[in-house]
Amino acid sequence: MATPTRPLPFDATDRLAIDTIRTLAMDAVEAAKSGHPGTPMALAPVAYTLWRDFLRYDPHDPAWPDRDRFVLSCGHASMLIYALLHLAGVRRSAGSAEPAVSLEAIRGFRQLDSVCAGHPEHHLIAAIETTTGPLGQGCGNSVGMAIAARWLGSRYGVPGARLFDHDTYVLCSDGDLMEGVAAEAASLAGHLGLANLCWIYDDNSITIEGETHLAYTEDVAGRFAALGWRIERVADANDTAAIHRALTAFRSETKRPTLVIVKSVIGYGAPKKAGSHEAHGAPLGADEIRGAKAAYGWPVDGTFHVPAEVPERFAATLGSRGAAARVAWNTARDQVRSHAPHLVAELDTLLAGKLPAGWEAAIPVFPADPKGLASRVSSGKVIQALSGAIPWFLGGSADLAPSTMTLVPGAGDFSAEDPTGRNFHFGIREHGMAAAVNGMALSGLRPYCATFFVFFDYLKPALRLSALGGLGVIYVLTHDSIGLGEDGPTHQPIEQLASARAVPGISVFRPADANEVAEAYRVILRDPHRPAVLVLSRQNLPTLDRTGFGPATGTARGAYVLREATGGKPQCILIGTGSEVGICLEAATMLERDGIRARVVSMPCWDLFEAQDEAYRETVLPEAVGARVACEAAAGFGWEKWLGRHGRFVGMNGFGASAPAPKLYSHFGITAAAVADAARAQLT
Ligand SMILES: Cc1ncc(C[n+]2csc(CCOP(=O)(O)OP(=O)(O)O)c2C)c(N)n1
Ligand SMILES: [Mg+2]
Repeated sequence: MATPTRPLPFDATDRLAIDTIRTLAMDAVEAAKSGHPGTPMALAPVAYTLWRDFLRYDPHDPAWPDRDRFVLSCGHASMLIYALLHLAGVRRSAGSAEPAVSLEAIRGFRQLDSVCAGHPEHHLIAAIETTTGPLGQGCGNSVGMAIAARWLGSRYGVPGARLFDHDTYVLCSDGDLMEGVAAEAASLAGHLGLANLCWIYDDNSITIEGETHLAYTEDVAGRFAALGWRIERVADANDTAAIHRALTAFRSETKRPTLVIVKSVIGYGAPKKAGSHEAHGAPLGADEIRGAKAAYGWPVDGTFHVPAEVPERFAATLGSRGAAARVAWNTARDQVRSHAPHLVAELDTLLAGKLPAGWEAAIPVFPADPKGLASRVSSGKVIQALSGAIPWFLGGSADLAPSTMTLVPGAGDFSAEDPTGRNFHFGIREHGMAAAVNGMALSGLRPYCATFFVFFDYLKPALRLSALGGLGVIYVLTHDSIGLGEDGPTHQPIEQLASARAVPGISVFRPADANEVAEAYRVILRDPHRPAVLVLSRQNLPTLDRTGFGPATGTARGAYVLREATGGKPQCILIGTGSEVGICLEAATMLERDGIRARVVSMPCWDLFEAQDEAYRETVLPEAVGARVACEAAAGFGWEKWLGRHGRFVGMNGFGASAPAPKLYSHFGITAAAVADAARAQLT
């Protein structure tokens, strides 16, 4: 936490800057005929004060690692961040003359050819720290960013020169704070004492349906105080001195995260719609815009007006402060390099999205073993091995580490007292965990998070944003089917596999044995921008003797021939994933006893297989072999794609039950005999 700044007096140019943000928001929403003008109009003074006087950010190097993070969790107010990025002269990347957000892009707000999407998207504009829009997610991300700042700060530096000491600021709305994910994240942040985190809550008493008293009457300050947060209040969003005081208080805080509660008037300045939910999510209309502009003393004719002195003021405040901070950081880095060159080399690798040389050599190879290992156990061994090779490969579980096998012995626990720890205890907060882990990935870490696969649904909204944003998060989801046994149907995933596979941009792996697990980690870690789900068993899976089978490296291609038919071309193909690959192997033996030539394909990852060229796919699933059976202890939804018109699926048609796993498999008819019968039925 840097020394608090002394407030500069606000002058006419500052007021002009605030009104430029407001009018750009109104004009862009009007031009797009859709969008959310009211909140940018209300929050302009808050955001401007933060950017002018506090944010440590160099517009010429938006990826500078120790920049303060600014997260607009209420992503519907997207015009606020587009206006800020434009007026601050933020570049597309370091050294580029291209603006991250041009006035043209703002004019094209919400249109196909503009980077100014309806809600802020990180993959469209790198200077957008995280994709927001689903309320609460930005709040969740920010906790991961603050955690990452702590962890990075503890590792990269020498006495007298720290390379990470930045703060994370969030603007959030009533909707953000009503969402469970933000409550989970706030609880975690309070517990971890993240004093480098500041949420600024737009307490405008308005949501879409009307005034908040319709549904939201709690004591927010009391709630956050109970969660261990510092509370600051600003009675009027236009009172920039009060905002300054609150943010200065945040900077002086060393033990707790800070919530600044700001009373604001949505659509501030609009003659009729100010203070009303009508200013939330629709263009104001020509009359209201004229009225608001007149109230600001703005030219009422013309649109998208940017007075020249506004970008100059941003450059003279935010810009010069940020440039100086970045230069100082470079000096600090030189200092660290002279004492500990390996640390700077390591950091450069991390920041480049790469992994330490030779990391793949750490991936274990598992010897054949008929008894085998649960894939959660082999996953745990791979995590531990990789953890030794990649310092920033770290993560944790939502209170299930003894079951998900994600704890790394000797790696320490991350806590308020010890930010060097690499085991994270996220508590029973799956959604908050996943949202936080997204924030950790956005800060350059390679994080994993873990829970039972059935609770996929508890974290899914954050996982969807990992995929949309291209964040290399690894979801370790264990207890993957009825194979978990006695815990019964509340804990047995059925539709979760189909659901996970339906998410674009994420690879879903269900490995058949320990070596497929190892190969899955290899493939996943090679790509820093593609998240992955590992769906792992509770029960043991034999480690296949690969001398008689296709190599586990086939995992990288999504599906491969595990066992070829003997005695000629296959008459049928049995396709399995995870624990059901063993059932397919047994069925193939049964069929061959009857003189039916059966090939077994292990298909750990649908989407990787789909990404292979047609020629490879044909070698695995030849068009000519129409007799196919897929076996998976899950819903069959989607398997038609691989089974074709005649193929059959052996799996689950409803929820599971409580019993030992072997009983359940026979009860639900997921057996080698059933697979063999399904193949025979197609051949006769
Ligand atoms: C998870 C989620 N649910 C619903 C929405 C739709 N939505 C957008 S804004 C909003 C609420 C608006 O109220 P508030 O958050 O207070 O924002 P304000 O209008 O005050 O800016 C809703 C329900 C959403 N974006 N995300
Ligand atoms: Mg509101």
